[in-house]
Amino acid sequence: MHIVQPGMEIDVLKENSKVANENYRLLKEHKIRSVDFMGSIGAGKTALIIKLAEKLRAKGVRVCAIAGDVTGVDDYSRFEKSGLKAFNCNTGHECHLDANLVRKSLREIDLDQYDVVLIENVGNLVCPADFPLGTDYRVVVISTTEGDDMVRKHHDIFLHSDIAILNKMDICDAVGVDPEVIADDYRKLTGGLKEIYKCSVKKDEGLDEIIKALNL
Ligand SMILES: Nc1nc2c(ncn2[C@@H]2O[C@H](COP(=O)(O)OP(=O)(O)O)[C@@H](O)[C@H]2O)c(=O)[nH]1
Ligand SMILES: [Mg+2]
Repeated sequence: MHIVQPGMEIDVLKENSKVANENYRLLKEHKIRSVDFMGSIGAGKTALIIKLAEKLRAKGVRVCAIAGDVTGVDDYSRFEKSGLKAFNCNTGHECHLDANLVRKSLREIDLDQYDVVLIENVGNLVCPADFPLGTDYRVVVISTTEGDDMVRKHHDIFLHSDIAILNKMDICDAVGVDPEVIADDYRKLTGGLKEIYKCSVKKDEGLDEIIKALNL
């Protein structure tokens, strides 16, 4: 039985924030740029990271990935198979990575060997929002296959992210989704200040703009 005591939730978030700051400092000491990719299951996070890493490696950037999943080695294996050095990070039961789990993964990595660490969070549009990991950027990835209401239904994760990406633009028509509805919702949510990045990992469209936005 779980007994949740008053104030406990706050303490968990405070502790996470402290460790996230330590992660950030550690990454900066090693001059590493880092990104946390959040988003639903199937949005295309693994595919996107693989493609971004390919492009970065072609420019001579040394990249590795942390594969965050509840269990198993599926994404870790996909990264490794693509030629991207990866570190597996299973949460066991939790629906999100936290700064402590990432700290453990960072201890496995020879940080002097890399310029960029790309972290795939557990597929979920709710829980990861509350748990910054200490990365330079937090990104939320959604796809056209999720329908046109994701921004309206999940304000928190969009507000907690630095940039938002709408993937699978190649199949908008097939799934009957108007990407402009999503783009408009995001514009409204961010007070007209930000645009969602549209891309198709499959067609390799819109990815250079994302690399630029993330200073990679
Ligand atoms: N049509 C299309 N499919 C994509 C695209 N990006 C990813 N996928 C497919 O969507 C599925 C889920 O992708 P995955 O990277 O595993 O999503 P994740 O769960 O967010 O990591 C896979 O079958 C991918 O091949 C895209 O831009 N267009
Ligand atoms: Mg994945």
